[in-house]
Amino acid sequence: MTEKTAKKFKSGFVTMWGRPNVGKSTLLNTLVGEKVAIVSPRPQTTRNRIMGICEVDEGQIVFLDTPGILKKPKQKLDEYLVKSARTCLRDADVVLFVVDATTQPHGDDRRAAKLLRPLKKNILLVINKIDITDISHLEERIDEFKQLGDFTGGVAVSATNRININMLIDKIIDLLPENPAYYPEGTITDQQDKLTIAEIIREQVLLVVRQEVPHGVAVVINELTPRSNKLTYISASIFVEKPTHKQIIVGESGKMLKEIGKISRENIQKFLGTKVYLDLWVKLVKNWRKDENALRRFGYK
Ligand SMILES: Nc1nc2c(ncn2[C@@H]2O[C@H](COP(=O)(O)OP(=O)(O)OP(=O)(O)O)[C@@H](O)[C@H]2O)c(=O)[nH]1
Ligand SMILES: [Mg+2]
Repeated sequence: MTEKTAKKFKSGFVTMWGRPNVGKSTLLNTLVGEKVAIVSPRPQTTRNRIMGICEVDEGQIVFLDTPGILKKPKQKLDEYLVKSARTCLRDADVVLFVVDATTQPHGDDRRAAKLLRPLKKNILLVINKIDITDISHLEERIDEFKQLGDFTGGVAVSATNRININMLIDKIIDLLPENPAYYPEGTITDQQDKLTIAEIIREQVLLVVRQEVPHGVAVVINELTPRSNKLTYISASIFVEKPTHKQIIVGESGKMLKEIGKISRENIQKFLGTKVYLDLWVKLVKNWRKDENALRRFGYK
């Protein structure tokens, strides 16, 4: 038995929950201390359950990031997102209900809170983005959000500016059961490199393309081959659901695709620690978000 398991070591699963765009993935990255989840100003950025681990002296916290809960699933992809988010709730020892302090609670916050009500779990209310919240409204906001559920406790934080993050970690540790670590020390995520790289590319599409195209975009890595210690060859396909979307992503004389490729390559190089040759393809699969086979092919099953 290691020293850590002999002491009162705590370990458990903590699920991020809340409407889109409140900063769940940003908070996950801050808590883990590494970028494991992509982030963008567009709602519904997260599609997969993303796991990230935070280690402190008192224990190991396994965070599960979820897609922001959707109004009513319209497509097969939305059904998958809701199902995968709900599975993460079932597995949680503690739930973080994340809200955005810059706006009053709205319908989507209420809907997300309602789904927590039947659960017999410890739920912490995490009021995020206090770095850009008018302080004179903060107390009032906190009271409004408290009405949404029966919370074990709460904390106001800024995920981007690391405000009150250690306080949040302490509160989580308090609520976790005594357990040996679930994962070997030093583990950050269980995500495969191919998925991380596909997500890095999808993040660039979300950040660079202005139109409504990104919601219909999926990225798949076709090939990832180390050519030497210093160079990795990657071929990736960006799938779109309409011919017009293909034109937008490629852009005039391929300008848009070049921009997506350039920043993606830089970020993938940082992630892999090698130079990267990135081959990007844009492909059309009509209405793939409604197509079970396509969803499976793109990793959403
Ligand atoms: N100023 C400020 N912005 C933040 C903070 N946390 C997140 N953001 C921004 O809010 C936007 C949404 O962040 P995400 O982390 O993608 O939000 P999410 O809740 O994971 O969204 P979905 O995956 O769509 O459910 C991004 O532009 C972030 O940079 C914060 O503490 N302060
Ligand atoms: Mg997210």
